[in-house]
Amino acid sequence: DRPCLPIFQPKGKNADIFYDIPTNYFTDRYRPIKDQITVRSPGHTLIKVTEISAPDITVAASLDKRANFSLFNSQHRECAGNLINVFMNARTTEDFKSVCVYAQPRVNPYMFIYALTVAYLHRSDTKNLPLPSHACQFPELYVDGTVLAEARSVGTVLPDGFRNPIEIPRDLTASDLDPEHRLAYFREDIGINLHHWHWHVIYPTSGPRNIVNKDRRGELFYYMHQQIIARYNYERLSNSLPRVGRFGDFEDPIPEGYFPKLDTVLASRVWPSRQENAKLSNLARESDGVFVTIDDMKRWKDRIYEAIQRGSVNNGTQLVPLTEETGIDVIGNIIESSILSVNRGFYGDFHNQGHNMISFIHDPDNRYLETFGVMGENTTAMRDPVFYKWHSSINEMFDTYKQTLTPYTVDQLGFSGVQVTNLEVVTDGVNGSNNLQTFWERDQFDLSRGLDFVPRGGVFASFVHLQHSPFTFRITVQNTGNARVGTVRIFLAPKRDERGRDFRFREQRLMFVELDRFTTNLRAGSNTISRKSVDSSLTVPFEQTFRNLDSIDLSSTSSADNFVFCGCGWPQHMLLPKGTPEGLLSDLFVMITDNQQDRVDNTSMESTTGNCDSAFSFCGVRDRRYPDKKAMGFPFDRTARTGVVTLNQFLTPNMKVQDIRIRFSERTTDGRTLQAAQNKSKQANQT
Ligand code: CUO
Repeated sequence: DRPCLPIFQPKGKNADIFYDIPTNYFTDRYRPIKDQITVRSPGHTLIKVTEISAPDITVAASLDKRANFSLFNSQHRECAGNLINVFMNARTTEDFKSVCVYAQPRVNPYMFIYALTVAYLHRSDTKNLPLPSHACQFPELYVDGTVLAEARSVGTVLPDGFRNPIEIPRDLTASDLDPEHRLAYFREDIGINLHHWHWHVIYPTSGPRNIVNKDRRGELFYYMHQQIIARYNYERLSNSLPRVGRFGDFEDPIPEGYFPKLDTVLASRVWPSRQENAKLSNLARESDGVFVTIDDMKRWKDRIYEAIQRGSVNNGTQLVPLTEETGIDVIGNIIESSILSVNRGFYGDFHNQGHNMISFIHDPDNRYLETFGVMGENTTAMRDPVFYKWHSSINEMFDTYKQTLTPYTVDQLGFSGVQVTNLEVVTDGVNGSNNLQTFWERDQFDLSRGLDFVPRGGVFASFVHLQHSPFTFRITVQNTGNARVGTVRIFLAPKRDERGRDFRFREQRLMFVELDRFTTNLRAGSNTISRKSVDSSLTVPFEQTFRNLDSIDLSSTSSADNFVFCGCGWPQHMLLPKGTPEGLLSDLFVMITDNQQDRVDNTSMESTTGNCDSAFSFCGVRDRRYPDKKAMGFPFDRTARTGVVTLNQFLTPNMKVQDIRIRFSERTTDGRTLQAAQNKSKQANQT
């Protein structure tokens, strides 16, 4: 049984599955006409829903059903918390189904799906079950409003089989007059935004404590977002743009404008935009319960920096030292902030309220009755150029803390008796080694499940995204000791800055993006390690992001038969930065450390549960501790020991650097979902 799936996924293969809803579960408005509105179709399946006493969802139901839902809003978080608690506390799967059927017509749909997803991912009876993609449920949060309008019209007028995919234009939100628009393919990538949404569902800032309190969640907040900034800067250098600038003071105008062109379906409006050079002001929005002043922000920031510099945090009664092991985690929970913050009253809600301030910049006191802009929601925030400025300044706080730590010594970096003698990368279809290849790929996904009234069958959106040719790392290692286990860490960074000068270590360490992390058995003597890009510990397979040609089949128990949105991870198609047509010169870095010292009991870096794993680098391992004892971002999280100016000077024998090039080609190829769709229609034509 998959409780609530017909609600998650009302179309496609499940379109004939209905709930037999107890009369008392209908809202007052619909109860008298229950029989008229109950859908019947030949061959339908009716699933009985047991009537249990109605759960108390008063708080959850207090959120306007047509409101845009935001996890940065504390009132909304409280409403969602109520619903999550109700879902989590349902004792049996049957009860879970009942409360979910009861709650659905009574609460805000965005919040409902969010709470249901959190419950699904955390309840022991549902956590291994597949979920439909958020992008299929709420396509309006991921694609242009005009595409959806067209999809509705195509879906209504044309029968299945006659519908051509609707193209999502490349120049969707701006023209090339805006230099920032060069990065739109990254900021508006569906897979990247899905990842960000998913990450925040797994690591919520509030809700039941046992859900929030995951191993090293504050540190992971730091690391995952630090890596997003490093990746964004890499993309900027690939597009002849300088690294992202500082956010500046709260009084400074924000140079970047953003016009999202997304619809808010519930309120029949478009998402608010931001003019260039808009300025922040104090927020006083009675109806959303959002009150925060620029002075609050400055005060919180000063207190956080003070704690960082002093090396201890004020928990309300005393100063608690930040330790090497957990300091970054404590700081992460403070800055974000989450309910795990040691003192939210004192350190405030800095990062979340920054999102709010920016997202309400156009209507800080609600005089125009406008909702928040894209920065106000995890699903959409990464579309806006200012996201990267805001998170760069957040990252600067974290890095200031990291700079207070003693640099790693040669001993701490080394692995006695282990020497990496060669490193190369071989790309499928490319002659010679050490050349990575990127290009555009055309794919499609089904919008129909997020549209309320289209007939059955798919309505596809066709879109272009960055892609790379699969590649393999080859690493040669000499081991003069006994057989042992090593942890392999692979990173990539641009070699030169925006002015074409070789990076110094001081700056380059912040540019390194993680590509992979895994364990390897080292024999005594010479070893050759071969590792494929598709196995990266950072990414989930392309299919996991986009396979949605068929909806979830309730009759099948295999997740392979279903479109599953089950593993959290960076999308595989965005593993590499775009590079340049000439080939962006980069440093590929590998390091092997002693797994004896990295190992964490009861968890592993290798996937364990088949094809629905999270990619651990950014997302951890479900129900387990983070499987690597080292600080996240090791060895680049700290400044280097005295005397190290360049990357080469930083190296110990268990590390190796290789010059490589990332070559971008303008060609556009057909992606896998598109090929699958074409094969399918070919088959259909033949039968
Ligand atoms: Cu993920 Cu600010 O935390 O967006």
